[in-house]
Amino acid sequence: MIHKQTRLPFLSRAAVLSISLSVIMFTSCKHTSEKAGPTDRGDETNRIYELWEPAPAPNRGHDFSIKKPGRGYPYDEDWERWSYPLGNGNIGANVFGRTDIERIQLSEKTFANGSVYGRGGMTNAAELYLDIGHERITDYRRALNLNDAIKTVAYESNGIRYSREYFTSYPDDVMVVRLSADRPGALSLTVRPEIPYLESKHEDDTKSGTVKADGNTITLAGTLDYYQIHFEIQVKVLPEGGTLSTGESTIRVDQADALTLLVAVDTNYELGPHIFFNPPKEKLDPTLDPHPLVSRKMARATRLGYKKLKARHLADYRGLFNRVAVKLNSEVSDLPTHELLEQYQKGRHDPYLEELMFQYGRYLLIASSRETTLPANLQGAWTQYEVSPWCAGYWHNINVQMNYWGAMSTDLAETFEAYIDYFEAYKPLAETYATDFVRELKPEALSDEPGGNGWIVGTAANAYQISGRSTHSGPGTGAFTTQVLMDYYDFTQDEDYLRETAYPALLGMSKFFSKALNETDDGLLLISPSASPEIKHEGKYYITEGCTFDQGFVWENHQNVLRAAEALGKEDAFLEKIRAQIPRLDPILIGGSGQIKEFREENLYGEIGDPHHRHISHLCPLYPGTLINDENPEWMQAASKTLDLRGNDTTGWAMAHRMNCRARLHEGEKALKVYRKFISEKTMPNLWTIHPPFQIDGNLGAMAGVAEMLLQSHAGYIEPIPALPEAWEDGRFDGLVARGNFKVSAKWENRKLNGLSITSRSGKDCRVKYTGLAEGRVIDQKGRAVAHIALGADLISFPTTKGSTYHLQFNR
Ligand code: FUC
Repeated sequence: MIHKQTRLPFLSRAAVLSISLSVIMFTSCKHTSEKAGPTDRGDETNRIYELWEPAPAPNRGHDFSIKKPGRGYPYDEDWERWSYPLGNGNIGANVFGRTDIERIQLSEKTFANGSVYGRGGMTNAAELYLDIGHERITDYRRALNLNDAIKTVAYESNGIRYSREYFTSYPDDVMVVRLSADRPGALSLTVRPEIPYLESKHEDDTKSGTVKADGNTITLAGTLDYYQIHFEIQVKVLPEGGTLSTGESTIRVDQADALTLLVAVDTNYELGPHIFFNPPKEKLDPTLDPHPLVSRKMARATRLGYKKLKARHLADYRGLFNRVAVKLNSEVSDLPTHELLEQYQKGRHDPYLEELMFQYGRYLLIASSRETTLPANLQGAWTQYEVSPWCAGYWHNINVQMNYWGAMSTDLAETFEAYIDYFEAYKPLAETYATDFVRELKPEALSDEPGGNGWIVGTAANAYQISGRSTHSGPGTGAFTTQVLMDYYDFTQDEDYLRETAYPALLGMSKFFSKALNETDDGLLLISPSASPEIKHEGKYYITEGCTFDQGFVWENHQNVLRAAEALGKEDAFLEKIRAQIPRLDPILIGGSGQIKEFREENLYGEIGDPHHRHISHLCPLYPGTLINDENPEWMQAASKTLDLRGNDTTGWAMAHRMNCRARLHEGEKALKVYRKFISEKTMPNLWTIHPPFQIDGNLGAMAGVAEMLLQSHAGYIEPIPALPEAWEDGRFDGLVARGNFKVSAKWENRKLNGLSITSRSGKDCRVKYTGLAEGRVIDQKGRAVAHIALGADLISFPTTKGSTYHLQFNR
């Protein structure tokens, strides 16, 4: 856990901005029925989203015979495919819902070892087993309710109905498990936590620890050696009625009426620049004992008790989740989730699953990234492994940015604050990496002022380390990052943030770029050395000058700096210099096959690198960038051609990138086609998605893709339903966010809008594009017409007042 002292759960940057806004939503919350069988899911005005199964998740344990070459991790198929994830940004919990031996696998993002990559990686924190012993059961149902972020289990055994609830609370930073039965004295079980992988012999992964029970609490405490991480986990057992007996490392409860388990976790990790600067054994304060931190959390949670903990959890979580509702021409399905998925895989493309996946993405983002926690990593907040795939790192050549592509548009800007804090902490080291780069490659441009060479961030990073120059990805990785930093401003309009965080970040990146650009004989400025992420040619990473990925991101960053400077009223010689550089970047070239060239020296498509490579980095100027847009139809056409040539046979996250690109091209059918392929081929019954292996970026990237199909705002105006496929011909969304901090709701029939309302959260002028809009009307919330300016037949602009809602009427 980080920033312990500064935690203000209800007053995040974005929350402060949106306080006092009332937006009418068509989602409300109902409690899930705890009975087996289909739940009352309500109608379109109060849709309930659930993942559910009529059987517990299997648990065969991990298979140590499966070790992917070079990665060295065993595979736990049951964990990855069937368990349901809960999370509060800090604690991650995978719940199996078993009735014989329940398994709750716990993660926390700062538990890390050295790992095979030598870069450290999140590792399984603890296993919590409940020996229940109910072998013969009927009427079983386990469900993960996305409206409440509560997992439930219900079944009958020996004529007694048993129910459980599980949630991870952000406001109180504990996991809560509540067990009850419909007959007094029916609950008997043993609580048996374990520290996993204590036996590791790999020198980077060794750890020590003990599990000790005392009274009603079991404490797991120890040290992960590589970074000298001291950890503590407390499990408190609070039965109502019955008896409690304490063993050495277990607690037995007999004949209780109900039982609450509380779990709290902490380590001596404290985010700050020292984490990144210091050598492994000196990153953490060895004198910081997590025991009092965990005990404090536990004491507060105990005082609050189950009911208040639940109420506080619901108030916090619903406040985020309920901000956005969608209905994509769908009826709620009552099929168990694995059957819904199987039907979909067989070609019955129920849009309900497409909608459910969108809301699940929002659920997973809230669960894995909150204010004052570390950002969502490659696996979000969840790992059962000793060595996580790709170290559960923050991979900066697309993966970590993709995690946040949809955060702002789905009104979850707060979740990105975790990354902002992480960025501020690593930036000082990133500045020294930029200085190293310039000293080595452009010594004539070296500045000796602090921060004078800007900053860079390479591909590999995690909670403990970042990297400088990458061997296989050009310096565009840095502006891949600033793009999201600028998005946070564009969507929230938070000027303090722009002044203090985004502008210095963008300016630093442009400073670095202006040193890394080489002047060619014909007067162009090209990044050198330059590499389109992970493209190999003739067996080696392909290093060049001015590839589209790097040039495009220099262009985006320079433009964003200038826009930010304008908003802040700044002007100076350096801004003048980068303004002059922009026309000399020449980022987009069309090749002999009608494609956007990935490399300047390429002529026909596929001459360099794998023609079906997962990375489509040369299309970053289309998405998440803005350079390829409707004003350049030729580039749009070439981008479409490039996607056709590259194909959709690729990894999970790479499909999500293609989907977002198709949305930007207004190719709704093709966007849906790749989304369908992604759901059919890369989605597991617990709706986690895989590369393979499991990575959260696919889930979150596709969630962004759905939002991008429904609403766009990157071109300086709001465009509703820009990429609507036929299958979603009737539908609505409520509460998506557009740049300028506008909250948008839309309704359509036969793919034509018949309702559009916009709430202005910052009082900026509003531009909207939709067919024939100039002849429509803008009505404010009091029913008065608001004069608009027609900027074209389809484009209007009108002034807004902060907090007001405007309804747009069309001539149809
Ligand atoms: C990037 C991708 C890989 C993988 C890894 C974690 O390097 O190219 O496909 O997702 O990150």
